[in-house]
Amino acid sequence: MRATRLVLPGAALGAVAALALGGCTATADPGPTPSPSSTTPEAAAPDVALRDLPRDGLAIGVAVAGGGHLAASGYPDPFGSDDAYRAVIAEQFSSLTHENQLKWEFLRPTRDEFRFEGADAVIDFAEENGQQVRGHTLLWHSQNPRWLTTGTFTDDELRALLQEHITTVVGRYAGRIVHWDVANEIFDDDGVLRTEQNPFLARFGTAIVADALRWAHEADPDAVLYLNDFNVEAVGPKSDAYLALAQELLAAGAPLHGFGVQGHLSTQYPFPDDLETNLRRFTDLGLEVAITELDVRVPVDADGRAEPDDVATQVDYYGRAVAACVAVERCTSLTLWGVTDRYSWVPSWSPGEGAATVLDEDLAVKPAFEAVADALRASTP
Ligand code: 9MR
Repeated sequence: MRATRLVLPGAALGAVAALALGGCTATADPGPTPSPSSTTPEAAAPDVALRDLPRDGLAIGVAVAGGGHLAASGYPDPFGSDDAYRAVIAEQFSSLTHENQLKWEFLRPTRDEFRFEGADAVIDFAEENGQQVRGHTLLWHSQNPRWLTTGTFTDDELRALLQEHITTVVGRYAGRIVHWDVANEIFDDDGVLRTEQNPFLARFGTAIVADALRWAHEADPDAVLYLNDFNVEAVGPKSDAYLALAQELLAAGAPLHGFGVQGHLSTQYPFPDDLETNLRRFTDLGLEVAITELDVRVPVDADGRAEPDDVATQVDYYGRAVAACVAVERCTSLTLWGVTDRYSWVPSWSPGEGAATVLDEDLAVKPAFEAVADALRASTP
């Protein structure tokens, strides 16, 4: 077992199963557990913008809070309602990823209907703020609508549904979304294809991944097309499976351009020391790479507070993850999966862990923010 493994506890696995069955997130997720601010008297808002710090060619991104675990929260959608939060994501980042708003369950409430309002709002905001957008995601086993997961379709119908989805969504945002996570989390931790969970892989195997890439490429020839997963930071069975698949797809002429390492780390496991080496295995194939969902969760008490030693480890992990990306020339974006502990997915999904982001619940800087900033500064000649 790799040490940085993303481990979801029983309750969270229940939520995953509900989502995989097409359950509505509002009922599947318990919602975030508000915890007291970790703000110290000296803590303050950031006095530097992360987006200004890195070397050329490296975008600094964030997941835009909305939907998913937040749908069950007692407050309105943060992206739509929290002005201070909006100001931070505008100022700090040069790339945005929809946390949930581009997933099937949001875009496709019924088979014949697309709802783009939530996704459009994030893209409009990005353009107003000079930010690029990372599209997440087109082919995944989770957060699919019930009509898709429980419906009866022939092979031709199912394939046509995916083609229609990709053509419509990628086509709508052609020229406005730079990167697409075309296929997300298609292997389990042993490197075995998720045929049991993913309705498309179940029928068509990896051939559907090649199709998805081709359909996305036809819909937007300029989009940079990725495979993306968690627990692939280190060299191991899962990242090996991706390496082999990437080689296969490239040999077959499929338009694959990048590999995304999510980077959901925990201080309870050692840092993946070979992260940079692993990224280079993919750039050696001619692909670009990205860290797409970085966060570092720590054990927290019932009040959401972390021990100083764990905070120190978190700081170290953030710094080293960012350093690995900046060291690899073809690492083109680094996205944090949330910027503030107030809206992070972690407490809902990993009870007993939290405080995983770089700003506290009051949007004040934590030591992890400084670690990210320092590692980015080090990349500037
Ligand atoms: O942050 C997302 C959370 O709001 C959702 O409830 C959850 C449901 O699966 O998905 C979270 O985002 C995931 C991302 O889409 C794919 N990689 C793992 C992320 C964290 O679970």
